[in-house]
Order: sequence, then C-alpha cells, then structure tokens
Amino acid sequence: MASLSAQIPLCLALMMAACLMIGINGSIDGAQREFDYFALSLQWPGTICHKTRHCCSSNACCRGSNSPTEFTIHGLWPDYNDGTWPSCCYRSQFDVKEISTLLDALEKYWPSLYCGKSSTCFSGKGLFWAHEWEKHGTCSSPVIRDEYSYFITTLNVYFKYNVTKILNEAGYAPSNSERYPLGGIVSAIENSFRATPEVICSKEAVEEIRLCFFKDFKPRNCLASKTSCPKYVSLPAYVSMGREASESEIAWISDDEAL
Ligand code: U2P
Repeated sequence: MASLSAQIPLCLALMMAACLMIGINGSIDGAQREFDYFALSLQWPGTICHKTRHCCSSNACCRGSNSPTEFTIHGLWPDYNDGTWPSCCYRSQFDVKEISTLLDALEKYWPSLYCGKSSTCFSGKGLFWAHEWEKHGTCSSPVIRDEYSYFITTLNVYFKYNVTKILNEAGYAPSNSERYPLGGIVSAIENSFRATPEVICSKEAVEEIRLCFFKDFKPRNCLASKTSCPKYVSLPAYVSMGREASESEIAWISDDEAL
C-alpha cells in the first residue's frame, strides 16, 4: 500500500487534472455552467416605438391602433449572480411549429418592436422568438428543457405580474409630458412584486423593466446595478404609426429589406 506521503502528490495531481477539465468558467467539457436565477425582461413600446424609422409587417410598432400600449416581453433570461449570463447553450434550431398554439398570444404579448430579422445562435437569422429561444431558452435547463416550455412558462410568468397595471394604479400613467421619480416607480413594483426590479432607460425614458426570480419562480431582487436612468424618468405614451397614420411620414419596407 502506498504511504501517506506518496498519496498526497497523487491527490494534488488528480485535483489539478479535474480543474483543467472544468475550465475557468466552471463548465465541464466546454458546456456553460447552470444559471443562478431568471430575469423576465419587459420592453416599453412607448419608448422603443418612438425611435422607429422604418415600418414593416413584423414590427408591432407599425400596427396603428393595434400597436401594443402595455409592457411586452423581451425575453426570459437565465442569469448568473456575477452579472454575466450563459448564452446559446446547445444546438436546438427554433421550430415555429412547436409553438403554433401560442402564436396569437406571442404576437400580442411578445412581438418584435423592430424591423428585420434577429441573429440566432445556430441558424443565422430568424424571428425575434428564434433569437430568444436559441440564445436564452437553451440555457434554462434544468428548469426549462424545450422550446414549447420556454414560451408557455414565460407567458405565464408575464401574465402573473402585470407591471403596466401596477404602475398605472400607483399613478404612473403613460404620458409625453410628465416626469416620474425613478424611486417611486421602483417602490410601486416592490410593493406589489415584493422584490426589487431593474429599470433600464434610453436617455430619460423607461425602456425596459426586469423582474427577477429564483429558479422556482418566486420573486427575488435583481442585481443592484448602476442604473442607466436619471432620478426623474418618463414613460412615453404610445405614438401610433400604422399604415393609415404614417404612410407619408415613415417609409414602409419589406421584412427582407430590413436585414
Ligand atoms: O442589455 C443589452 C442586451 O444584453 C442581453 N442581456 C442583458 C442582460 C441579461 O441579463 N441578459 C442578457 O442576455 C440582452 O440581449 P438580447 O436577448 O436582446 O439579445 C439585452 O438586450
């Protein structure tokens, strides 16, 4: 039997080999390590649609009176506690047929607010939904393991916490003239959601609000980050840009032209 002094270097060598296999990002065999929490990222059409320079059929900002007036879904993102996130975790090409029963809800609550196709991990360019599934959905294991589950879970979480309603009820209504205290918006969400959201701004306008969740979808605080928002922010009202209203002001292009 080997002596204790002979076993110690052997153990060290085995440990070093294990460390090399695991790699610096903690992954085994190049795979990305399991995420820590989810962020549901919601986008505010009033801010994003305001920047629209071209219209096309895939852009929900261009639906005129049917354009979204409430926060819509950007994505459900698995994140790490250090502020980074995994992406494009395994090859799973988006297949719209798998979510055919969800398409009406997705068009309404998870539309693209831009023209043009989105980059995807494995298939080049595709729908906004393909981008979100391939980049984020594939990293949601072991909580979410397939495309349909990714979209239905995200819709269900979105329906459970109506941020537009929470803000309206606290007196923060869409407006092109008012400015609201950022702290008031955060507190309104905290009071209802029981955890601190992340607010992202474009200049002074609220562009995204992110709600964070433990892996069992219980609310948790988002990471305390340096906010991109000033102390007083706006929640711009939706500016209609339908065919009827904007034909003369805004160019309509085909989705392919927008590439
Ligand atoms: O914030 C800019 C873009 O970075 C990606 N992002 C951000 C935060 C986060 O927790 N996870 C994450 O992926 C988003 O990229 P997208 O999904 O749009 O490609 C976000 O838009």
